[in-house]
Parts: sequence; C-alpha cells; structure tokens
Amino acid sequence: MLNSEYFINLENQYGAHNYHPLDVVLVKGEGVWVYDVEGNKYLDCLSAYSAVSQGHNHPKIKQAMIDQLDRLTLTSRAFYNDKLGLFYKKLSEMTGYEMSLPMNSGAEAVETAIKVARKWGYHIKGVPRHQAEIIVADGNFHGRTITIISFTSTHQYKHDFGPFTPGFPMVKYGDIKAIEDAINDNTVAIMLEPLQGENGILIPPEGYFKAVENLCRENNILLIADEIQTGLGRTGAFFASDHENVRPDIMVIGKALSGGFYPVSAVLADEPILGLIVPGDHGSTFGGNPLGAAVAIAALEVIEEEKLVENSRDLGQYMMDYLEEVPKKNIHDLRGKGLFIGIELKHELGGARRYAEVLKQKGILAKETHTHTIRLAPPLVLDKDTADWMLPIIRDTLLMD
Ligand code: IF1
Repeated sequence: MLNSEYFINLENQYGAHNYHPLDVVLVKGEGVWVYDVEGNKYLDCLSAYSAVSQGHNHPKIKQAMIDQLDRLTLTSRAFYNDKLGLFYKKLSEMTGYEMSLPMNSGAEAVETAIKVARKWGYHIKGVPRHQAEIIVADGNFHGRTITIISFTSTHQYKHDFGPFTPGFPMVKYGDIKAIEDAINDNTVAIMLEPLQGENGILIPPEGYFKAVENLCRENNILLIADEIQTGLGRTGAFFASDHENVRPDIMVIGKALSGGFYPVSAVLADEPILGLIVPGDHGSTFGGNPLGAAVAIAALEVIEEEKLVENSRDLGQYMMDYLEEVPKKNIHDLRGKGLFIGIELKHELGGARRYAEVLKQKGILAKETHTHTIRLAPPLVLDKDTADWMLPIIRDTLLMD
C-alpha cells in the first residue's frame, strides 16, 4: 500500500536520519499549497526554508527550466554559455552590485564570501597571510561545512566534527560594543544575518545593522551579509539590509534565487572586491551552469513582476497585527518582518513541536525552530483570503492548553 507510512518507512530504513520531519509525505505543490500521499492539502508555512518564495511549481520558472532543458544544461565554466552573462546582468540590475560569483548551495556561497574577504584582507588591507579574522555572531546559521560549523554556537552542529577552521572570533548578536572590542588589525570582515532565521527569527535592536556598517567603514573592514534566507523579499524589503539602508560590501544570496527549482546561490560585490578573483582561484562544476542561470533569471523576474517584496511587506504586517491581538496566554514573544514571523512560545509549555503537529492536523505546515519558536514563512505569493483562512487556525492553536 503506497501510503504515507510506506514512504516514511522507506526513508527511515534506507536514509541517514539527519532530520526529524513531521509525519507528512508530500507529493505535489502548487503556489502556497502542498498535497500529501492521501490527498490532504496543506498551506506551506515553511516555503522550504524560504527557497520557494515564488510559490511551488511557479509556471513561469517551470517554463524557463523546460525551455532550457531542451537546449543545454551543463558545460562547466571551461566554456562560455548564453545564459550566465544574462544572469549576471539581471542580478546586477536588480541588486545594484557590479559583479557576482555564482555557486550552488548557500554554504558554498558563504565559503566563497569567506575566501573573497580573506583575499581582500591580504591583497588590499595588508593583513599578514593566514592571520585574517572574520567576526561572526553567536546564534548564527550559515551552513553545514566544516569551516562554517567551526564558528557555530550550536553544540550539536560542531561537537562531533572537529578539528575546526580558525579565524572566526564570535560576539554576542545585537551587541555593537562586542564587535568594537573584537576588532583588531587582522580583522578583514564581519559576517552577519540581518535577522537570524534559524535562531528563531531574531531581530537585532533598531540601528544595530547600520552601526555595524559604520564600524566597518571606520575600520576598513568588509561587511558580509548572509541574506540566503532573509533576502529577495522575505522580510518585506528586497534585502533585509534595506530596512536600515545598509549596503553590505559582500552580499550572499541563495534559496529563492531559483524559486526552489534548482540549487543556485551567488556572492554579490563591486569590482574592487570581486575583481580580486582571478582564473583558477575558485570554482565549481555546476556553478554558473546555463540551466540554473535560466531558472534564476525567471525567479528574479517573478519577484519583480508579481511585486512579491511589497506583498511580503503588506501581508506580513497584516499577519503581525492580527497575531498581536491574540491573548498572550502561551506566547512568550512575537517577532517578525514581512512574511518572516517567529512565535516564541512560553518555555514551560515544553516546546513548539506539539503545536506544529496540531497545525498540521488543521492543514498548516509550520516548523518549529530552536525548540520553542514556531516559524511562519509562507511563500510570498500568499493572498489575503488565504491569510484570513490561516490566521484564526493559528490563533486557536496558540490558545490551546
Ligand atoms: C539545514 C536552518 C534555515 C541559511 C542561511 C546559509 C544557509 C542557510 C541564513 C546554507 C540554510 C537551511 C539549511 C537546512 C535548514 C535551513 C535552515 F535551520 F538550518 F538554519 F533556513 F533556517 N545561510 N538554511 O538559512 O544554505 O547550504 O543549505 O543551501 O541545514 O538543516 P544551504
């Protein structure tokens, strides 16, 4: 019987157990809706961790992929192709950065940003080789490679995986003085998420990100923003950095850059920084392939044409206004910007998983993060009618004992 149980057992029997999924087996997605093996319909409030901001199976992105599939999927960067240059141009026009370097996963783009910042440190700032330091924040999430987990503050992400990469002093997120105290002559960059997603949609104090940018300018240090999750409209601005008119020296994007159709990530910067990279410095087999480029161009066009940034801003505010009216009985804190909302439950309730399970029963897929916080991040194509359907269900669930 090919029911949910069958597929769950298959994954448990043959797959490494590196996740603990909700017991739902999805077979199809359309817009904000996903469907399980038994035909049940769910509102997707995770959006594959903000990778399907354009909604599942978006017709325009799908068509761009189909058209390219019939032509050319991969050549390696040993040759040019007729899509990568167009992707670069689209990215530059939409983001205002002069150049970009395409990769595949978010972690690869973060690793690329680290390499670029270090090379800038040695060639431009004059930091002595292999002493470069990049300041990071506690509670960060930037991916799962050994270098990246070397600077995680989450015990499980690093405990069994040493030895670690040096050069990443950690400071308290949101504390500008902590950064001032960590800066020294070897500091080449500060790398931050403008809002911390995995850490529970943590929003730093007003003005913090602008103060970090000023500190970078005063000390000849690069600001690297990891907007793999917060970027491309998720927080109600094109970049979360825009909320404080901050222009990071290096911008890292991924996830929704492809609308969930294909792994595409990128590092954005101006020529004085990315121009330091010369042939042979860095690369990847699939990075910049024509299929990913064609998909990403369409995904970016959808964000513009369907005004997803504005929708995220307006509906995110609408949802926050509603949720703020819910009696605080079980709620410890409500945080959000755009369609990036975290509801931290009172810790004595024992965790948000139970509430996510109940929401699933009621047709809403939401994932808990860091035990106590329910993350609400539906695709940015969400409409008001669907929000009006969702909100009372969330309200009732938040009020349950
Ligand atoms: C997992 C978290 C979210 C990211 C930021 C880089 C990356 C991510 C800000 C790396 C990826 C994903 C990874 C996935 C779960 C999910 C996640 F809970 F892990 F942290 F979204 F919050 N920077 N986040 O959020 O990008 O290499 O995955 O393409 O690893 O469990 P990636």
